[in-house]
Amino acid sequence: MAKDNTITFFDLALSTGATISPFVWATKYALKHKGFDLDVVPGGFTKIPERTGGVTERLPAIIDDGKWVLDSWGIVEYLDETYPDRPTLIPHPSVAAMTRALDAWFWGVATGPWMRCNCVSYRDLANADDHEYITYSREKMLGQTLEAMQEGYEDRLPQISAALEPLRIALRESKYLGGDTPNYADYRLLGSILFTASVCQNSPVLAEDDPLRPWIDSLLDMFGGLGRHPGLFPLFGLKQREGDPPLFMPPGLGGIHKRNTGIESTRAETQRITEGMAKA
Ligand SMILES: N[C@@H](CCC(=O)N[C@@H](CS)C(=O)NCC(=O)O)C(=O)O
Repeated sequence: MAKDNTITFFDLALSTGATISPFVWATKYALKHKGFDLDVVPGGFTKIPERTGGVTERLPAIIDDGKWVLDSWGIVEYLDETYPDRPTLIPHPSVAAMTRALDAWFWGVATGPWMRCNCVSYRDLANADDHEYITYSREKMLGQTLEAMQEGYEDRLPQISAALEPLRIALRESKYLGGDTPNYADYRLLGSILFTASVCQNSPVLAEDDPLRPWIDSLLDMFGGLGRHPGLFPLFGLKQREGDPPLFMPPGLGGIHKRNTGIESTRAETQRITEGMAKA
């Protein structure tokens, strides 16, 4: 059991002091959701094995009263199992399944693409002793130079914003993915958004009035403003240029968007889609 309510947390941060990794951000929120104080072990990318006594090359990692727990999912499972009387992160197995699907979708449409829009900044904002490792390893991972990968980001950012419509649709009906209060699904996606905020120094990534903003802002404000680190860059303020797709859409009208509350609620649509049709 956590001594003095404190858990040792191995951070992964940039020279700005801001946490960078989506996994590490999500875990920071998960620990706070459970009500713990963090004893943060600071550091960047190189020397993770040295910092962790040879236990891991990847972060997040925590030590709870002498017990090492690795991996963002491993930590969340451990916290819910070990502290069932504290607020639950994954209140039902379906939340884990759906969060994995949502996270994989978000990774494909946003986390990865935003990373490629900011990969030079990612390297340049890292601690100086991380630069060589980040350049080499990320170029190997992504198959191009960081400069080539980042080039043209201005044209890609609007497309990424436009692709987030499924999330906007969900959050139009619900304050959080967890319902009235956040759960791990919220923190998991927020982790990717905060990762982006730690590196998006060349441009914000979402419109000033993006419908996702109240959800994001409210999560950034939680736990004493955990997501308001001064080293983070503004997320909101992307402008739609000529030729760009709309950065977000108005509420839709089709069956997936609109509740059927009886014949009046669908009359206009039926009229529109049957106009000109021969009467039986
Ligand atoms: N499956 C692991 C993945 C963790 C991971 O890949 N962490 C990256 C940061 S995003 C890391 O520690 N990288 C260190 C490195 O690149 O050397 C988890 O969910 O915790």
